Amino acid sequence: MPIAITRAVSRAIARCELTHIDRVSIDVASARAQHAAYEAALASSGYEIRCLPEEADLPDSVFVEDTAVILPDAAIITRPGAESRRRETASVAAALEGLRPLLHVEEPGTLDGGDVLLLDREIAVGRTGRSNAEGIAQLRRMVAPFGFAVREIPVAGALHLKTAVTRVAERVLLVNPRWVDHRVHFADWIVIHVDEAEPFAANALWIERAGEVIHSASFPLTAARLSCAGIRVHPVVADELGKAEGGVTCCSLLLE
Ligand code: CIR
Repeated sequence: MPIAITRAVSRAIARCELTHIDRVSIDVASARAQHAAYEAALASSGYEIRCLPEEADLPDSVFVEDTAVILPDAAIITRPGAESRRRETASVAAALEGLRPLLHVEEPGTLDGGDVLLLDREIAVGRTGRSNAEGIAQLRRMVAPFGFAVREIPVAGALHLKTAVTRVAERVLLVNPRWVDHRVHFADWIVIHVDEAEPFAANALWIERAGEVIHSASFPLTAARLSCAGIRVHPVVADELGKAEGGVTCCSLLLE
């Protein structure tokens, strides 16, 4: 059975890292309820949910995506770019033990999983404030034996590559063109633009096995564009963790 690793929302989420949005108060109970609905969406797609216990002093620890990169035959434990997030990786590595052979990004490399977009045998990696040249070079060396090529993508104005672009179908990407130049970097893909009024809507979680994408209900105009393109959207209410600069890809690690 495929597995989704998640982690309970920390009671310290109000102290999360913020880069591109202003701090507003976050309701922990509401964030937890929305997180449970997100887990239910994954469960309805066939995933066994393995929810790690709350980390009361790690504010951003619900965003497990940033701590690992899952490949079919290995998992890479990252070294997150934000110092406050480095202690999140040990428990994720423990959860992945036995599921995949583990490899590790080492100092001075930094890499956030939110910057890593798997595209068949190619991995697009955002060069951002979180993922540095050394981290990307280490990733390139680690994945080469598994047949993956790494391509570095400059990202301007967004926290992570996957804030700006995600895959929503076999040959289709959802993109905010202000943050990533898809004509240069993803020229051979079909591209759907987010609605201009919804800059954060490019973060969608493609569930290939279910033939749908999980997408935040905060972005109905972009969801309508996806539907028009024949892509089935599974909306989840996710605005509370959105206040912590997190999207729908950030809250899980999926193992097929
Ligand atoms: C952070 O700044 O690290 C968190 N507040 C948000 C991380 C979101 N993760 C992601 O997009 N993969």
